Amino acid sequence: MSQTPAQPSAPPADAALLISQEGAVRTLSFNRPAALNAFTAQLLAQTRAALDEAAEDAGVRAVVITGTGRAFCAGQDLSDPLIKPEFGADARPKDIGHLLDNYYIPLALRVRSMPVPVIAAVNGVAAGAGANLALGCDLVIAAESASFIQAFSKIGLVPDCGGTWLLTRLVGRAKAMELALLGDKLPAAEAARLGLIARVVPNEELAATAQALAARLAGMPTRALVETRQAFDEALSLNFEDALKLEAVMQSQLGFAHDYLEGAAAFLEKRAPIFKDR
Ligand code: LHQ
Repeated sequence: MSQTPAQPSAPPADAALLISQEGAVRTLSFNRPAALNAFTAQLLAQTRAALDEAAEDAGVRAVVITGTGRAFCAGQDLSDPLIKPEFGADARPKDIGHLLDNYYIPLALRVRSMPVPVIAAVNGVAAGAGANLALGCDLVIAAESASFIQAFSKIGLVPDCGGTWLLTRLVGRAKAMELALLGDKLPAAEAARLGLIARVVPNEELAATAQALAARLAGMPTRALVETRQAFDEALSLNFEDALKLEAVMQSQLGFAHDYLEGAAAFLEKRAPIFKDR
């Protein structure tokens, strides 16, 4: 916690992605409210670059991703020329897989490999890839009026941005299939009840709750938090014994790190710990 955070490069107020910093918490806000913050290739690239920047900045110890206006993100902007369907005799089919390869996959992997915890503060509707980007974050909290829509089936696509992997693991196959096949709007309270997200808060408390949670995580042993994410992800494909062994390897390495020595010493000395690993 000793590093002074660098100020993030300041985008103009009408930029598609707003970036701000409070203490050690970096906040990224999707900002295309007229299009419900739908992803253009530019917004996807900016989000990934902003996450890269946060990852490299030792003064950042937690990231919050949210949206401006009444939506979190309506998924892919279907009017983006890169994918907008063309009609007529001269129309050439577009390979929308390129967008996944070049933008969505790197972004989803970037979120999941951040060296600090990432909180999604879902302020409104989260549809398609917007929903699944949120679900890939480490903590997902939502405003009461928010909702989640697996909109893909309605336009003839499969869940992407990790949706197939995340949904089946978060809520099990039966619910995952219902959500993906029907594409119905899932209110935030129901998403929390199903275990799809961590918690729901009153609309007016979302931003403050997200910032408070992020600040709390920022004061914790970052490496241990990030390795917990990694251990949970790996445990999904390990047998029990191999999971035990992975825990032991991680614990062994963390045991030599400053934050464990500090955490244990502070406990024994009955004082507050000061964590600094990242
Ligand atoms: C939008 C969008 C939008 C453009 C609202 N695009 N303008 C990956 C790779 C390649 C290809 C395809 O996809 C993917 C991944 C995906 O994410 S696929 C899924 C794409 N997303 C959707 O299909 C969701 C489309 N949106 C909706 O179904 C509705 O807008 C929802 C349910 C999110 C919200 O409904 P309402 O609250 O009724 O709002 P609205 O529909 O009236 O939208 C407000 C405005 O936002 C409107 O523009 P306008 O100029 O008429 O006010 C919409 O056109 C625009 N908008 N989503 N994805």
